[in-house]
Amino acid sequence: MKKGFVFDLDGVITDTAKFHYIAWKNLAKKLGITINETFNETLKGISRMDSLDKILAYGQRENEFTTAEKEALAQKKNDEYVKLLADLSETDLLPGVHDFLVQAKERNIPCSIASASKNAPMILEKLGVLDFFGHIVDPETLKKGKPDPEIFVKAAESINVAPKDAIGFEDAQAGIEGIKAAGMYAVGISATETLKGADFQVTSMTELDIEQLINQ
Ligand code: B16
Ligand code: MG
Repeated sequence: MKKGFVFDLDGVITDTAKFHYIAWKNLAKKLGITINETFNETLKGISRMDSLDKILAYGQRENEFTTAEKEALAQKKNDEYVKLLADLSETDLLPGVHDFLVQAKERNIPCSIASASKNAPMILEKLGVLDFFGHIVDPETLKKGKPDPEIFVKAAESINVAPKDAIGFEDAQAGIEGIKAAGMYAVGISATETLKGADFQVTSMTELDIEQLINQ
């Protein structure tokens, strides 16, 4: 029987990808780089600095900026992104998320967050679900980002659950790879792509049966 749940944030709990896209697109435009939605897909689950590096490489400008300049660019993007999140509320939770968290709480199943986002605590608070999570892994403490398993191992251990006894929920391929490398059961959530390696895939959390899941 499984004993704990580890959730990604963007694409699982809420859809912040659309706001990341607007902010990155505007920053890229100022640098003379045009990105589209297909390119934006490749930024899902990737850290802020890695996303900037990918955009600069895409525009063939990867060797033009110092680390300090890149940090300033990433900060500029984040300032716009945070402004776009101003009106985020409970209505922005993805379908089935609230019900699932309530059911986990009723069964005393601990939950944690494994998100690459440094904005995760603020976003969860705005969504009104912060109290459901025993721990949010601080991405600043990580040596490597997804698909490395580190974030998922830390998230499971933070709620005192061995990775083999935990279930991870992810919408991105890099995340599924990280969950599997951590030795956890992987639930993929995506209506648009097949997540390779997921133990089970649904298009939304409304399709999940918590009893069936924990009895894996
Ligand atoms: P921030 P996740 C990820 O969230 C996003 O998918 C990715 O696009 C973003 O660059 C990353 O968080 C970092 O976010 O700039 O807020 O620190 O899917 O890992 O929850
Ligand atoms: Mg995600």
